[in-house]
Order: sequence, then structure tokens, then C-alpha cells
Amino acid sequence: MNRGADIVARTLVHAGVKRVFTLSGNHVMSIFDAAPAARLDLVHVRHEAAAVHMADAWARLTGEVGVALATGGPGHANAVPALYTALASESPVVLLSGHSPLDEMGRGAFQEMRQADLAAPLAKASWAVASAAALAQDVARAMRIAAGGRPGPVHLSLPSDALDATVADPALPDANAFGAPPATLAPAAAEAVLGELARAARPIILVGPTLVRGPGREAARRLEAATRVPLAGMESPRGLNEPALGALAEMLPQADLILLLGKPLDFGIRFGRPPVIAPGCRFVHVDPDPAMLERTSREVGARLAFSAVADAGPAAATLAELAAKRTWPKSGWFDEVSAAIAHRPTAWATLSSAGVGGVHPVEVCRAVQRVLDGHPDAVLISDGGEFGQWAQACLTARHRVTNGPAGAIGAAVPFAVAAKLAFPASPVVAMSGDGSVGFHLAEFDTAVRRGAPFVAVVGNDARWNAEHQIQIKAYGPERAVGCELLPTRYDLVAAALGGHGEHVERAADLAVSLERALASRRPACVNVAIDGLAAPDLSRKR
Ligand SMILES: Cc1ncc(C[n+]2csc(CCOP(=O)(O)OP(=O)(O)O)c2C)c(N)n1
Ligand SMILES: [Mg+2]
Repeated sequence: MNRGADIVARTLVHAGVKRVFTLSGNHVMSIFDAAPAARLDLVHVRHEAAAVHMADAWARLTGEVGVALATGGPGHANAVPALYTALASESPVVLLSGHSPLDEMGRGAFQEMRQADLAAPLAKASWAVASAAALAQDVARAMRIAAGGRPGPVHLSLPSDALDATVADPALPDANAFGAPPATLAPAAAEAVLGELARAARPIILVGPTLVRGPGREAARRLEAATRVPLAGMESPRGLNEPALGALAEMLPQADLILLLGKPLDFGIRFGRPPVIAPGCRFVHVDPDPAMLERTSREVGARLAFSAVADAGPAAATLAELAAKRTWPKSGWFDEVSAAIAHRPTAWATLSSAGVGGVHPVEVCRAVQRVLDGHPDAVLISDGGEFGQWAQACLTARHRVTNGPAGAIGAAVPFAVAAKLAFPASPVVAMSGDGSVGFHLAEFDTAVRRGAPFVAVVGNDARWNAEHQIQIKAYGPERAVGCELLPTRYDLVAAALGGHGEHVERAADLAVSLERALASRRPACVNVAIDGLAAPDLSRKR
């Protein structure tokens, strides 16, 4: 059929999209109708924000554009907030939303809403398709924008009359309409960057989210290995204090040159100012977005030694290739910074819970790490509060999806569903606080229907501990208010939704519970009564 909805479905499949994450609604039923014939898999969920989170995790784990589909009006409005996490994590997501018919706009149409305006601040681009004839090219353009430069979410509203109309020319866009050639780093610019690194005594490379995953991460690691300039990935709202970076924050003030590679100068490094960064430290900035380079220049002035526009991944690859042809000065700096990043208190290795007040998060992580170590392609999801900080301090896996620089809690369960669909043979473990896991518990139902058996490990301290910790530090323990929760049996909720539940009160039971959870082959919740500790302190200055 040459109906607009069929063109949309066929265009997506033509672009390599196998599945969309969606929740039904009047405005998009034509696309649901078109999906089977186009061989487009509809993963239908329980909340539109979860669909966007799934598309986000799918994009980060596969490198493909993740596509979410919501209905118009309230469905769209539910989906929009989840774009913020994708935006901050530089995740190429396209949110397609149904929309009132164009010929009823301004006349009080059903669920009429200025949808593009609503999504615009959280997206790289946001618009409504103007006619049925424009559908295919607009879908291609949305995907191209999402994947290009600094990747990120794009929103496209699809008016229902355009979806229902017959399209006169059903030709699909050329394959190259779905992606633009990357902006590479010119060899002369690359040599200038490498020259700055080579001349510095204590250089550090800081990279953004696209260089901590997939092929970008491989290129970044090659660059670090060739230059022996220490490199750190930054994708946390806690900036340099991300627990995965150990005691890096202690080394940064000693740096005399920082290469920002696809990493904006922002709050995460305190805008390049002392005491986090030395007043004399110089910067080199390579970024896809000229506005980011201008912002750095405004912030640090003449301390910006060199800048160039280029996409982060290709720039890292070029730099690595050219760096391998140079000889690099030997110094102890690389080992010093690496040791700081690797720093974890030695007591953690042998730490065991007293048995009162719940299991220590380090013990939970020790048991989970054994699961992750059991598979070369294991996926770690980390979300939510102080427990998430312990997880990020203690756990490593080949693939990691966190709530990222946005710091928005609650995406663990939808992330885990998408991760299991992307890596069916891998163990997928989602670490979440008890507060955060409550946001999207209903997605256990989606996981059961889709046969996506992940394991959610809930650190249950019966409170919103991260905020409780702020209260006791800033206002005093007697003024802590509004952050208490109940020791809810989230394991029983998962079981009621058709999954598997485990309740753990003693560290000694963790291993066997995790094993049973994995063996159940159902989406599982391991609900652990933990000691509600503040996030780990990784400084060595104590
Ligand atoms: C969407 C969103 N709402 C609120 C916050 C503020 N916040 C950050 S951590 C946190 C508490 C999380 O509680 P829980 O998941 O139980 O983890 P815990 O800190 O208790 O380990 C809150 C409310 C946020 N970051 N994002
Ligand atoms: Mg909690």
C-alpha cells in the first residue's frame, strides 16, 4: 500500500531499523497496521517514557538509531522527558509521535498540542511533517540529524491525516539520506593537537559519552595506548567525582594541558576553573559543535591553545593513527594518573557486612561482578542514587549503560529490557536504588511478554538516600524530611508481573539468589536489604 503509514514503516526498515519501542494510540494505529507487512517489530510497552529509554539504550548498545513511537498529545507528552537522558548521553534516538490531523489544527482537534515546541528544548531538532509527500524524506532527515555530529535525540510529529493519505510517489530515500559523512579531523589539525600533547609535561585527555562506548571507546583506547597520555571518559552528573574515575579528581589540578575530545567544558569540570583545574592549565578542544568551542574560548580565554571542529569518534581514530607514528616522551605521569583512576580502598576487598542494618553495597557488587565476569559481552546497567554510585565504583563489564550526565533516575528497567533484546545471549544486570526502580516497574510486564530475562538488583534502603544524605549534611539529621520509603518487596512485584523474585537479607545468600534469578530465564528482581550508606568516598587524602 502507498498509505503514508506504510511509507513510514517501509522507510524505517529500509534504514535498517528492525524494531520500534512504542505504545499504541489513535494517532498511530495506521503505523501499527503497517508494521507487520513492513516486517517492523513493535515492542510495545507500559509507558511512553519507557519506550524512549529503551530506544536510547538500544542506540547506545548497538550504535544504530533507536526509534520510539508514541501517540499524539498525552502520549507524546509522556515520552518527551525521557529525551533529556538521551540528549545528555549523546544517544541517537528518533521519537516519532502521532499528531492531530493538519486540517483540524487550530480548530480544537482531539489531543491537539504544540508537540514540536514541547520537545524542542530536549532534542537536536523537532518538527511536524507538513504533508504525506514529505514523510519518507523527513524520517530519513530525522535519522540523519540524530546520528550526525554530536549524536542525540530528534523528534518528528506525524499528523494522522498524512499517515492515512495515499502517497503519489512511494519511492524510498537513497541509503545515504539516512546518514551524513562524518566530520573528520584534518591531518594538520591532528598534528597540532598531538604536538600540544607531546610538549605538555602532565597532559590529560577527557572524552564525552560517545567515546566511552562502542567503536568510539576502541579509538579512544588506541589513542591512550599510543600516546600514553591518560584518558578518562566522563558521563556522570557527578563529573570528576564519578566513582568509576576513582581518585582522578586529585590529579586534575596537576595537569598542564587538557585535551577535551568531544567533551564540553561544563559543570563536570567546574568550567575549567580552580581549584579543580590549575589556573595555568591550557586546553585543546576538538568537538563537532563550533558553539562548544566558542563557549570554551569564552570561559578560558587565551588558555585555549588550539581548537578544531570534528566528530569525536573519527577524530579519536585519526589522532590514534597519527600518534602511533610518533615517539612519545616517557614519564611517570601516565602511571600516576592510571593508579589514581584505579584507586579503590583496599578494605573493600575483604569487607563483610556486620549482619545488622543490611548488606553492604560492596558485597552486593562483589557477587554481581562474578556474574558479569562470566560472559565476555555482559551488560551492566546502573541507575539511581547512592546505590548506583557504589555500583559504578565497583563494577565493570564490556557494555555499560548508565543514566549518564543527565542524572535522571528511573530508567534502569527499560534500559535492561532493551539491552536484553540487543544482546539476547548476554547476562544483563541492572543495578538500581529502590526509589529509582519504582519509576518503570511495569516494564517487567513488557520483558515477560517479550521474553527478555534481565536481572534487576535493587539496593533497598527504604529511602531516597542520595537526597536524604544531602539533607543530613546540609540541614542536619533532625531536619531530614520527605525522603523515607518503605522496605517494599519489589521482588514480589516482579513475580506478580510474571517475572522471578528473590529477597536477600544476608550477603551469604547473594550468590545463590543471583544464580536462581539467572536460571529462572525470566525477568528477575533480586531485592537486597542494604545498608543505606552515603556514596563511596574515593579520595586518598584521608
Ligand atoms: C528524574 C529525577 N528525579 C529526582 C532526582 C533526584 N534524585 C537523585 S538520586 C535520588 C534518590 C534515589 O533513591 P534510590 O533510587 O532509592 O537510591 P539511593 O540513593 O537510595 O541509593 C533522587 C530523588 C533525579 N536525579 N532525577
Ligand atoms: Mg534507596
